[in-house]
Amino acid sequence: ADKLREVSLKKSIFPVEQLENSILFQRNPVSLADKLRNSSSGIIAEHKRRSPSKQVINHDLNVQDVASGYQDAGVCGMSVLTDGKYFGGSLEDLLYARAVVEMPVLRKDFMIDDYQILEAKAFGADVVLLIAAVLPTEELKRLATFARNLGMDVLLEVHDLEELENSIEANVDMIGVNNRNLKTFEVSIQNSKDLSRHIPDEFVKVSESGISDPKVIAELKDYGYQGFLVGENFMRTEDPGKAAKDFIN
Ligand code: IGP
Repeated sequence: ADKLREVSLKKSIFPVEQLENSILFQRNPVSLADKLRNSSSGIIAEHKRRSPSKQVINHDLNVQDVASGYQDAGVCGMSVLTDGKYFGGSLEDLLYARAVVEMPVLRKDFMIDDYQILEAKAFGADVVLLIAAVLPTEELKRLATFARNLGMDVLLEVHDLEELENSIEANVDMIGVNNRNLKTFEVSIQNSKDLSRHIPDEFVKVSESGISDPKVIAELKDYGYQGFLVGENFMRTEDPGKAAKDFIN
């Protein structure tokens, strides 16, 4: 967790007032939780160039092409990695994606302070990710409330029962179960299945990582999942939008 926290200690580039006065900051975020509750596909499609587990996934694509491809495929939301060091992303990627899609966009990063949440909103995000493994419970609650007060949705990511139980009171909209263990990179869909009964119904359940087969989605729906975060399976292809479309249909 300390290492992950280190990742996020980037320089603050814009003064807070400048973020708050930006045009995108005035925009009303679109709720991803609402979309997931009312959609059948439940797919949140991710833009990710590389990752610590796979190194290079895809460096040849233009983020706007990927975003509009996802939009044409009819996915519910888009997730954009903004961490540069480990995932090859940036805030510009978020901004460029926002410019071409109407659907809710998630800023996927290791969020540890208010400033990053303001930044997320100013660069067009509708949703932020908070990772239980990275944040002490009190901090998690505080950041979640901060984001919700800005009208944004919060996706809380947990990997195990302990994290879930410790963070369940946080003011969040969705709980994402990461199938990938961030320490060992091992992926197991069973993790989503095992944790599902411990997640109260008021939260939209999202299963994250390692999803590469539509059959798995059908199984996870039986466990109450309404959201499915898919990255690599789309991004490793030449045309992620087409991959998403084929996956949904
Ligand atoms: C997507 P995948 O296996 O479909 O590419 O996974 C997403 O779940 C994964 O990128 C992710 C992630 C994270 C990345 C889940 N939690 C936290 C960075 C930080």
